[in-house]
Amino acid sequence: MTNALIVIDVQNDFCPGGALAVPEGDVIVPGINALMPEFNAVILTQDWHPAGHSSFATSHPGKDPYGLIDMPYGPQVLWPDHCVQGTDGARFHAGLRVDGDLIIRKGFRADIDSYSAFFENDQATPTGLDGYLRNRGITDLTFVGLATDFCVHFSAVDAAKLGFGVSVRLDLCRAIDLDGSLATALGAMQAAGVRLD
Ligand code: VGL
Ligand code: ZN
Repeated sequence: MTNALIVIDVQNDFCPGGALAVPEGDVIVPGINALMPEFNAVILTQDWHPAGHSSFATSHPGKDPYGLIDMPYGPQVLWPDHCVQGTDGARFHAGLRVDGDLIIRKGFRADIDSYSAFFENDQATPTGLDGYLRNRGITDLTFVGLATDFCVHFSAVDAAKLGFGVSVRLDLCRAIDLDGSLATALGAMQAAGVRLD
């Protein structure tokens, strides 16, 4: 068994004071750092949008943040502008250990969002992470980070579908919780065979 810790989007914009702040998003940082040495590999993801990204409410005149629009690939929540490439908001939290093995960026295509670390929101365009993990013989994944109900949720479900053994350390995640999205996410992860610790 070879395992990896996958640290999802622990970036300034998802922490208190950031553009899309997740409540208590920063309190998980010391616990994540402390967990890293227990894994054969540590991989970090970084939400990394071009300015004017299609998931930003500001890109859709008349639309407000946290509303829904129909995209060619399905419904998409509109977000405040966040994690714009090269900005301070897109940087990892200053206290996070970033000496992991791989940083995988996602959401860099203007016309499609990417919650999952494995597939963009069309559920078809791969990020390349699956191939990287298989190439290294990694079989088991533990997820931590932000946000429980979006990027952690979709990453964990995709990982289980791809055949990895998957657990989520809920104590080292925090949620946005938009209209019941946390409860939906917990149910979907459990249904996909993800272990919730
Ligand atoms: C995320 C909303 C938009 C996340 C990223 O990391 O959960 N949520 N972009
Ligand atoms: Zn994003």
